[in-house]
Amino acid sequence: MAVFQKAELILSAPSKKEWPNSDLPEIALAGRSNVGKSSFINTMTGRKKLAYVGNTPGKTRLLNFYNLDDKYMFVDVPGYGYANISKRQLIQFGEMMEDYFRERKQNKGIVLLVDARHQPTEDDCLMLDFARYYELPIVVVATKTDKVKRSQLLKHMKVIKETLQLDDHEPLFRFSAVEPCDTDAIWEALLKIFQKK
Ligand SMILES: Nc1nc2c(ncn2[C@@H]2O[C@H](COP(=O)(O)OP(=O)(O)O)[C@@H](O)[C@H]2O)c(=O)[nH]1
Ligand SMILES: [Mg+2]
Repeated sequence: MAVFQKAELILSAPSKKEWPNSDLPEIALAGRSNVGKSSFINTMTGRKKLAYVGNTPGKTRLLNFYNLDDKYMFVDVPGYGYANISKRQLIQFGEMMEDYFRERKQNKGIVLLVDARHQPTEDDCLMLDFARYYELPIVVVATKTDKVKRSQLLKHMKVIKETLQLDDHEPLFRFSAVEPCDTDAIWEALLKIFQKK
């Protein structure tokens, strides 16, 4: 576990005008709403309430910037994939992500979170292709592994890997916010991205 003296939400940006002026390297965290992004941020930073955990689908249409020890930035991307999204919201989301991936020089890579219980959706594949298009380093995290039977987990991981067509440069990790898991291995992969020249 990485121990940070400081981990704080510095800004929630509705559009690129509001992005923070910063030279810290950033990793974007993306996934379907409710996949466990906030819980991932809290566990990985050793904070209980840094990111808000709960059922508020559609409420956050903002990029949330989290400063970690003035060294790194996590950028929490709004969860996608809930049913009653309007066409306009969908377009806004696409534009926001395109702005971010295309223009944000501080961005070094992306973590895609998928639910370990389910086959990744078309939205997940689209998000991944988006990141591949911009040639971003990618880390995939399968969340909520505590909800999958031990005997089934390997099979689920295989389905995720195959559905997303992950290659050797796109590592897939298991993660649970409620039981011990190998956060060190995930941090190692993240630091490699953060520290890439
Ligand atoms: N069992 C279990 N529940 C989780 C885990 N991670 C998140 N949750 C629950 O899933 C729901 C959504 O989590 P949240 O972190 O807010 O997801 P977000 O919408 O992607 O930010 C909450 O009820 C969490 O308590 C996990 O690893 N295991
Ligand atoms: Mg969240």
